[in-house]
Amino acid sequence: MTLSRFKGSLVGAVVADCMGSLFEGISTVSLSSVLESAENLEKNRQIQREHGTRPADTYGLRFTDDTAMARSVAASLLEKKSFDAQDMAKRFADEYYKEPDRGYGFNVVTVFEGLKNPETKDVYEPARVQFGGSGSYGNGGAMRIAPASLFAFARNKSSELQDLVSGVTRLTHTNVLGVNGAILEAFAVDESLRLKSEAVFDAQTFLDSLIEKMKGVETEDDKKDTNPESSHSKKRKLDDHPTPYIAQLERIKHLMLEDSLDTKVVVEEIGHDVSAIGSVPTAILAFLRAAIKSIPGLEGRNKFEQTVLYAISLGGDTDTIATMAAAIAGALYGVEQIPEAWQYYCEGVADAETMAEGLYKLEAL
Ligand code: 8NA
Ligand code: MG
Ligand code: MG
Ligand code: MG
Repeated sequence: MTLSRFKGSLVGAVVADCMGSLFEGISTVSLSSVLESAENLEKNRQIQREHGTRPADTYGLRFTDDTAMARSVAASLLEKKSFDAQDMAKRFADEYYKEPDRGYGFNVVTVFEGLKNPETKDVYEPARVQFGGSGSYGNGGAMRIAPASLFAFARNKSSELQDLVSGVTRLTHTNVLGVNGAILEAFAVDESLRLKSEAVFDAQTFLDSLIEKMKGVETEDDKKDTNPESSHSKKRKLDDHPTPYIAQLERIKHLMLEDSLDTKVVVEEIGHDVSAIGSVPTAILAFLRAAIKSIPGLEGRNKFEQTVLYAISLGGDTDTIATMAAAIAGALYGVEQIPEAWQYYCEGVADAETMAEGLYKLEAL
C-alpha cells in the first residue's frame, strides 16, 4: 500500500467534486461538454506554464458540500485519532455556518440548525427527526465517507469500518438507505485500497466481494425503513425490495459488461439523483465501466480520468456521483493518474493531500 493511493482517493474526490459541480442538477449532459470543460483547464494550464501568467478568464473551481463535509470527517478523525461523534457533529455545523453557500442538500441544513442549538443534548437527535422521523435517504452520508475508509485501513481496523461509517453517517442521515449507501461506498474504497495493484484488479471479483459484504449489512429487518419516493426509485421497485443495494449491484453486474451502454439505460435502471440508492451504485458502475472498457470518446485518457469524466456525463447529481467514483478510483490508481491541471485549478487539493498523508501515517492498532 502506497501513500499515493491514499492521496489518490482524497485528492481524486476533491477534483471530481469541483469539476462535477459545473454540471450538477443537469439531467442530460453530453460527454463532449464534460471533456471540453476538462480540456479548458488543461489548455489554460498550458498557456500559464508557457507565459507564466494565468489566463484572465480562468477561475479556480470551488469545492462543494461533498468536500466540505469530507474535510470535517478527516479533520475530526485525525485530531481525535478515533471517532468522536460530538466533535464531528460540531465540525459539520461550524463548517456549514462558516460557508453556507457550498451547495448543501435542501433539508440537511435543518440538522445543522439542530446541532447548533445549545438545547440539543444528543447529537444524533436532529438527524433522527428529519422527514417526520424516517430520516434522510440522501447521498450526503456517502459523498463524504472516503476518509473513514482510509482511517480504518491505516488503523488496521477494517472490521470496524461498518460501525464507524454508521456512526459518521447517522449524524445527518438516519434512513437505512442513507446509512447503507455510505457503508457501500466505504466498502468500495476499502476494496480498492486492499488490492495489491491495478494489475490484479478484476471487476467481477470486486463486485462479488461488495455483494458478499452487503449481505451482512442488508437484512429483511431493514425493509420497514425502505420507502423512498422519487420517481426513479419507484421504477426500481425499491419500496418492497428487501435488499435494494444488492439488487442494484446485481444490475451493475450485467450493465458493466454491455458492449455499448446508453446513459439513458444507466439513469433508468440505476439512477443519478440525490438519493443514496440512486447514486452510490451509479458511482460504482462508473468506476467499474471505466476500469474494464475504454469509454467511447475518452480513448487516450487514463483510467482515473475516464472514471471521472464518464461519471459526470451521466448527469443528475454529477458532483456527488463523480466524487464517490473518484474516491474509489483514486484509491486504486493513485494520485499520479490525476492530471496536474485538474489539481492546479481545483480548490482544496493541497489540504486533501495533507489529510491523506496524516491518515496514512496513523499507526496501526
Ligand atoms: P438532504 O438530507 O437534504 O437530502 C437531499 C434530498 O433528498 C432532500 O432535500 C429531499 O428532497 C430528499 N430526501 C431525503 N430523504 C428523504 C425522505 N426520507 N423523504 C423524502 N425526501 C427525502 O441532503 P444530502 O446531504 O443527502 O444531499 C446531498 C446532495 O445535495 C448532494 O448532491 C449535494 O451536492 C447536494 N446538492 C445537490 C443538488 C442537485 O441538484 N443534485 C443541488 C444542490 C445540492
Ligand atoms: Mg455538492
Ligand atoms: Mg432508520
Ligand atoms: Mg451533489
